[in-house]
Amino acid sequence: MLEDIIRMFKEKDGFLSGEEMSRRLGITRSAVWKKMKSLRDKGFEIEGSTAKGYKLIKSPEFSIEELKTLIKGDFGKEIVFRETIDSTNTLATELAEKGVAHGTLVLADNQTKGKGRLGRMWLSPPKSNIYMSIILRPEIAPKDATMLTMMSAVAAANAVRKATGLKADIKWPNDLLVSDKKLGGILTELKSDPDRVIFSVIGIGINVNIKQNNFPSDIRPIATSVREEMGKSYPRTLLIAGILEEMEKWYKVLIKKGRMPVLEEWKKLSSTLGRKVKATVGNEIFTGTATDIDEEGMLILKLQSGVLKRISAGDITMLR
Ligand code: BT5
Repeated sequence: MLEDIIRMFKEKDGFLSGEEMSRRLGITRSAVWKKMKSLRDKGFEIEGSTAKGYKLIKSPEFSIEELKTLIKGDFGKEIVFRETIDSTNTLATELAEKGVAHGTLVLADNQTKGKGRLGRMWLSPPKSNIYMSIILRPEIAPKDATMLTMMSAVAAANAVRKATGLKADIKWPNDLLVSDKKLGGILTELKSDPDRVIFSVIGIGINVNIKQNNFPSDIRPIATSVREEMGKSYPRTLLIAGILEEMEKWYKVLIKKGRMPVLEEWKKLSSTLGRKVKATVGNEIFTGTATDIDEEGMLILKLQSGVLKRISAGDITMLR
């Protein structure tokens, strides 16, 4: 019902009379008044006038009800929202095991055990950032699953660019950067048979409104947020909707046209290629110039000796 009211407000520029709302929603005038109170309690700024009715002045920074009104496709058609969760990827995996639909979104305001790759943690304080996981059931072979991470990075970088105008780029394999600092990260988890992917959970974390001094001191020098880069806060609702739209678009490109267009776009958005980097792969360290990524998404390093080295997993540090 609250979603219907938000939709009605957005259809109309001016005031909506209490009478019209009560007629269209099939509820009494006093029930309309109560709904306005619930919306205000959720942070919506609504002007009320006895003569003219109600008008939406401003939406809150985050609203699950408003998010639902912005979703047009299959990604995010089903949303599971939790105020607090250990990790959206963990819940998404449990739900995927139970058979929830392709495109289901698991979203949280805060994570107590946010996961990075390789057992690392993802800092996930409340009321500021995006923690989302999307369940996909792609008909692809496990060996092609890296492309899901690549297409998600492309989608997330493009969504940030479109929504905020910030020049977000991608650091191999899964970091979203702005001004060479980490704005977000992607954690792809997979359940598969030997020959096919059963489901994949794509976890995306993006620092939106966290302030620089709220990062712990070890992360502060390497991390940033939309707010820090734009100099003002940005509504999470709009960015989440934008990410879902771009994800669905790039997923369709991948399934219909194959990996090449996704890899081309990844290369355009990459801040890694052409740079001198240090790559840490397990206990080994390689230094060289990142020259390309191959068809599997592996990073190709030209070592100082001139030898080309393919790297499939690991971390890189930009040297200049
Ligand atoms: C990643 O790992 O970049 C993947 C992050 C995925 C997080 C999302 S949130 C929704 C979903 N549910 C989850 O539980 N996870 C996903 P990695 O490349 O391993 O980077 C982790 C490293 O980044 C840490 O060791 C820190 O150094 C740093 N870090 C941790 N939290 C950060 C933050 N909020 N912003 C920037 N850097 C951070």
